[in-house]
Amino acid sequence: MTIRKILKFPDQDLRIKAKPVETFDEDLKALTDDMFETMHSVNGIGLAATQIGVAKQVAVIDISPEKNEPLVIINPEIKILDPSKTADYDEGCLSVPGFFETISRPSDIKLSYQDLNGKKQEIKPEGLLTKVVQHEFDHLNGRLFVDHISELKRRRIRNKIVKQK
Ligand code: GNR
Ligand code: NI
Repeated sequence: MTIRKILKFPDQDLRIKAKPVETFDEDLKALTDDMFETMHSVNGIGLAATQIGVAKQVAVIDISPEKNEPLVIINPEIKILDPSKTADYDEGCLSVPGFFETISRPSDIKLSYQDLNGKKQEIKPEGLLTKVVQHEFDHLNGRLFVDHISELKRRRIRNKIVKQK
């Protein structure tokens, strides 16, 4: 297993739209192992393949404090069940380190995806998982949580991150 380098905003590769996974093989399993190791090494609760420069529709999530509830999400689709239901949450991102902003997202959603075996799954996430699922879905479509805030705030965050380097 290998800890991979996480791309940081405003790296343009974070804007690439990921391609669907068609082959469910050992390489895919190895990729998700690396993603879990990379995510846990920086205490994240989610990581999209886009963030390590891999343009495939793969995300890993573990919101449990014990880090023992791994969830692999491949080729995800999200259906908003009730658009009138939304919830705010202070979001952060491993690709936008050190910044947190309150983001409003739909709270009544259904997630369809494939697991590591290619088997189709469907869940109705609750609470924090609802946020993380949409956050990772955004990454796979080249979007970041800072795209949900004002241009002014986004530019300030970008300038601060660029200066840190
Ligand atoms: O570790 C993470 N925490 C988090 C907190 C609130 C909403 C979303 C997240 S996901 C983030 C890890 C990450 O950047 N995933 O892409
Ligand atoms: Ni993120």
